[in-house]
Amino acid sequence: MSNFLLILSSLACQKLPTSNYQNTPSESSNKAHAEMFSKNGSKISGMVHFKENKEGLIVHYQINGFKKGKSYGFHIHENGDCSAQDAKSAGKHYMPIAPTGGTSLDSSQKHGGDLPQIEATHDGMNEGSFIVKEISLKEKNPILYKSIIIHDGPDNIKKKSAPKIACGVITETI
Ligand SMILES: [Cu+2]
Repeated sequence: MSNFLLILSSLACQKLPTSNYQNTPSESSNKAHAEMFSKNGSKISGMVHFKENKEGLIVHYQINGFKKGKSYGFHIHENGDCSAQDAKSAGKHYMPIAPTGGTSLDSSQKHGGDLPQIEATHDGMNEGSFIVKEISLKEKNPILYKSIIIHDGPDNIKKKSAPKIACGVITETI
């Protein structure tokens, strides 16, 4: 029996055309990530991972430096540029659906890039995930190579967003 398997597997190996195999372009990735860097002198840093599936875009965050009980605005911004010390280089909220925007509430008033705000359940490292449907990596309202921002306070539709305290550029995970 083991001899039989050995012959089968060696046949399978011979049939594999190595030249074609090498020329196959690498498969398009359905994953991305953003390393979050401190901005405006904050102590906030971490990682955000994105993965597409049938239900939408899964966003998974691991963020250091939060204060227990505090809420933080969490948005996609339109420029993939975190170079400025205050992260203003990241530009405005990505993809307004309605002119009002500026809220994470699931209503027609929000921007496509308004993710649910993060509510810190304890001091230090906070981790969590959610699924969003209005955006994707490369298809509908693509976010690849845009930035993701954490604000130093909750979303408030009536006020300007709090200062940006972390910024990361969304990069394809190969
Ligand atoms: Cu924002």
